[in-house]
Amino acid sequence: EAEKADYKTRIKALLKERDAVLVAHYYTDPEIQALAEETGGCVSDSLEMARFGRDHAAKTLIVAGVKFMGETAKILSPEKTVLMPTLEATCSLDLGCPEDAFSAFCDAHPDHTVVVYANTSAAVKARADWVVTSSIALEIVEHLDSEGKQIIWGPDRHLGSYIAKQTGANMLLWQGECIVHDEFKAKALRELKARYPDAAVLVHPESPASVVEMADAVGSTSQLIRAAQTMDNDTFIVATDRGIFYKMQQAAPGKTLIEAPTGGNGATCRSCAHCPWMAMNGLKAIEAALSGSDMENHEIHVDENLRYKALIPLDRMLDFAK
Ligand code: CIZ
Ligand code: SF4
Repeated sequence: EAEKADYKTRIKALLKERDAVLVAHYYTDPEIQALAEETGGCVSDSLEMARFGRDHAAKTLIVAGVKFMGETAKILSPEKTVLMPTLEATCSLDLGCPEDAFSAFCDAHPDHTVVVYANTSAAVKARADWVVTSSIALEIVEHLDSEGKQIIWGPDRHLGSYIAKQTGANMLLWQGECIVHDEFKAKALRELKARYPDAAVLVHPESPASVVEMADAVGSTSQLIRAAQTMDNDTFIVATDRGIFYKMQQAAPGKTLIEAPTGGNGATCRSCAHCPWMAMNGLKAIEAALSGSDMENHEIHVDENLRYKALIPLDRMLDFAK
């Protein structure tokens, strides 16, 4: 604990020295979210992180999240230095959607509008007509469907099929998945729900359809936090990364939050409801990023040609969200 306090003191000094602000995702560890709050940074979902970083006056952004979030920050703020605690923090959706294969999929269906989830590389975004996050995907697809568009959706197949079901839109789905949400199990959830009959079930739509079907509320991280705050229930069973409990408990003090079951025990689940890449964003790595030595392992660069192309579908989403 004393060591942690030392890290925090040094990080605060470095943030000032470098004119930097810490932007953290809801899925990072609680102490990282607390540090972002204490230092005037932000804790949010990927859409809000992108907006906050773009609009903040700081010269340097330090993005505690996963690589696509750092890339999105750089695409929106090329004049800022964008640092990450580690460039190794990736995402199974990004890894499972390489640009060459995805482009070939798009080329095979040239009459389709290409909608990609924010959890993708800058190169995949550059191939897209629209970028969406889970907080706005439904509205954007509804809009495109109302214009009679046929849609290519990538990479999350669970989110894609949920949206297709909700909107009735014609969607071709890339077959990617999030290793965290894919693990939630409907059968174990049904058993847990039987033990807590008054609990409401909150589910992120990256979860399998069988789990989404049991939900009392389905939504993005910020929408689930809002649901815990506004619904009358005293108890919630929550199917998303457990990092969310930090902000959800703040928003809904006094309510009981229970993790949805991943079915496995510690030995058999891949992530046990916590993203292994989000977990790489520790205090030590944040200090290392801000210290300014070893920049090639911390600084985000996006090729200017790619940046320019990826900015178009990203701005389309941000304009739509206004
Ligand atoms: O699962 C993720 O990485 C999410 C929910 C990202 C986001 O949009 O905040
Ligand atoms: Fe990717 Fe899932 Fe981790 Fe989010 S929680 S960064 S979607 S692997």
